[in-house]
Amino acid sequence: MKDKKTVITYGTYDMLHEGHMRLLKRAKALGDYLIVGVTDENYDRSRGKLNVVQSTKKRMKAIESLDFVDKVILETHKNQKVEDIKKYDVDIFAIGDDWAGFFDYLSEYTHVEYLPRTEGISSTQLREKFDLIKMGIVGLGRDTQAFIDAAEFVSNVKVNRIYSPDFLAVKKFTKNSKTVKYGHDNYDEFLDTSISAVYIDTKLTEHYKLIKRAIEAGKHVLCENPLALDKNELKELLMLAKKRKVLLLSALKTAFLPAFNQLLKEINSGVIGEVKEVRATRTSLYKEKDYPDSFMQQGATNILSSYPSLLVNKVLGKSKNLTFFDQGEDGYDVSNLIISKHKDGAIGVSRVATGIKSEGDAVISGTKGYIYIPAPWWLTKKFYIRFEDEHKSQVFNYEFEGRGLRYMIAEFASLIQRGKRKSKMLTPSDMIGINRVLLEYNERKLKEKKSKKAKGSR
Ligand code: C2G
Repeated sequence: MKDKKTVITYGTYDMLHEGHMRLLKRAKALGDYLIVGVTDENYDRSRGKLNVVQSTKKRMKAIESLDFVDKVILETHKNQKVEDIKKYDVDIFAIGDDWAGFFDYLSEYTHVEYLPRTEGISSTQLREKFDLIKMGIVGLGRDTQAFIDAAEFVSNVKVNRIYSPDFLAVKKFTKNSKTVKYGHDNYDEFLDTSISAVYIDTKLTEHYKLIKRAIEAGKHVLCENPLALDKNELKELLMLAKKRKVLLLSALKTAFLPAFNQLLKEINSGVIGEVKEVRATRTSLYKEKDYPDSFMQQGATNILSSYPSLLVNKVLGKSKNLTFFDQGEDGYDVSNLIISKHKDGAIGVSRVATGIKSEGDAVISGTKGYIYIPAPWWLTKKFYIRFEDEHKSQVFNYEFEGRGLRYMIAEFASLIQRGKRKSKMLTPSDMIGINRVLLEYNERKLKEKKSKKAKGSR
């Protein structure tokens, strides 16, 4: 007979409240030693909990400070419960009865106990004290509906307005939309409404001026990348947002995906050793008709390079030196191979192309092993950590439905509600680093063009 009975329970414990406390005490009363698994934010988001207010660290600290809790662990993936039960030789798995039946499969390993839940209090209720964020959409593109659909999953956001200079298109859109009932063809009038934030998805050349006016009107801005096509313009926008105390965020959805953030955590933990190379490909068969007039003229680098640059930048930090191998037609690049040099001799290899299809995967190579993200790596769901000894290999799988936009919208809204003006997942310096690649490319192209012209006129 064991002299100590071990009980285990799991939860998010967002804004720890009386309901959680009672459950934890009930769980402890079942035995002598209580282990509490606190869910990691990436795992929580992957299981659909998008509105958690407190960070993993804060939530863990709150549980650690309870004197009747004997051990606190982090829960990062679905199969962990079975692993923990074996590892800690657990006698009882306890959980609230809102989960009744759900964890019966664990009775193969331990005794499962569903405990009464406290009625009338919940984290959801506590979160309601935050205001609903009313959002407006700027632009009427191919992906507008996808954004609106994704926003439906984020409970603290309401998308109810749209702006586009095309009066008839706006009218048609609002007539058919269930949620977006107000349409505008005048930007100032649109900004002068009760919306507190905007999502901008227009042609790239319009971004800078649309963002600037929105910030000046005091609105938080989520805009497709690049935010601007010129270095000084980007810096100006970030400074203006800071001055006006509004949030300005690039809509690089990959940056907010649970799997992508888990991947960065794994790399930072040192599992694959020192990272020496990051290689990522992003290609797309854009069709002219899908995009408004001059959009295609922006070229592959402007349209697509932000994605590989995000991975390279997040893993290797700032680039010191950039080399471009581009291929083009009619003055814009169809493809580009971008090599960047980083700290300690590490190298970034980004490949982008429009109108050419290739394998959109990514490999992060380290001194002990490597990480492989299968295509499309920018919709990160699954990744492999591989070593020479294949028995040591690991797979991470964070499935999600849709195009992954909801994680980005949830982070944007949650930052606004918490009064934060920076996202850890995509900081202003990340945005500058990521955009440096395409901005520098544009600068070089412009110089080339000018010197050609000068030669021609001689
Ligand atoms: N709880 C409760 N009464 C409430 C609210 C929550 O008894 N009014 C219990 C839940 O039943 C759960 C625990 O407190 O046992 C933690 O609740 P949450 O933080 O909501 O976490 P949950 O999503 O239930 O996590 O994989 C299972 C999860 O880890 C459980």
